[in-house]
Amino acid sequence: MIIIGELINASRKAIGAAIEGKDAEAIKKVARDQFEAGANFIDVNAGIFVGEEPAYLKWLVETVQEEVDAPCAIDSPDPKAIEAGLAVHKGTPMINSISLEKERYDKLLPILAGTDLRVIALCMSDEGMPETVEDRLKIADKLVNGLIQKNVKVENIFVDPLVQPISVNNTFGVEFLDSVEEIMKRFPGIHTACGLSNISYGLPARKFMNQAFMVMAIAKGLDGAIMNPLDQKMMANIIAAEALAGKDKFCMSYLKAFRAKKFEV
Ligand code: THG
Repeated sequence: MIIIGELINASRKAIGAAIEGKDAEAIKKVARDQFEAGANFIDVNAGIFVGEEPAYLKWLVETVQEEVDAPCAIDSPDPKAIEAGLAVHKGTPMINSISLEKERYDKLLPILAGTDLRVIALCMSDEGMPETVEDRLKIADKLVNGLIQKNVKVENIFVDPLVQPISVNNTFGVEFLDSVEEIMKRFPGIHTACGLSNISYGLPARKFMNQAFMVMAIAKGLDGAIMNPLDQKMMANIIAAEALAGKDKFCMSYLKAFRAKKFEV
């Protein structure tokens, strides 16, 4: 599982305050904690600061990279903000995200063309949020083919089929899961990723719902997630589910995690 640590997100109260107060030490601690817990990318999102998002994202990228040796996932719907973060990023970050929304697509495609940037291709268009597998696959096809045509490698693309709350419509879980399966089948070598916790929005005991959904998604081939790596039960579930999905030869990772006491949570 490619883990994208979600905790540096301005919509979280403490993080919003730390960003506004330029409290670098607070941000660095959250970056380090996620890195040490196993995050492969550190997501940075300053989405609540309308108008100032580019400047804040730039500061977040610099601050995180002073602390940890991991690339960022630069998380914004605004291409200008993404460019600002990208300009100061050392190494190859992940762009979170391109979508089929015209303005976003037209501005981000040339930035991605011919590079080794990793990119999340979010299944959203100007027609709104997809609901069915068919809606998602239509968008995914266009996004993936567009990126490949611009010399983005398939293995650098993470399709996000878009998780929607199960509290809104009881089919949203299955539509998402079947989309993951179909996308992984249709484009060999590609990745899928998502903000998994959207599934439990509006419900109590969200952690259980999130963990169960993660296990089901791994069974369908999900291999990336924007998530909280400090949730040790979630991390343990991922290790077990990946072994069960046939992704862990001789259960080596499972056994290693056991010896490191990762299941004693
Ligand atoms: N797809 C893509 N990018 C995304 C999302 C997506 N970026 C934003 C969002 N959705 C994913 N990021 C977050 C960040 C924080 C939280 C949820 C999603 C959040 N965190 C809990 C909190 O603040 O209390 C902590 C989580 C926990 O303790 O388990 O709510 O869908 N491409």
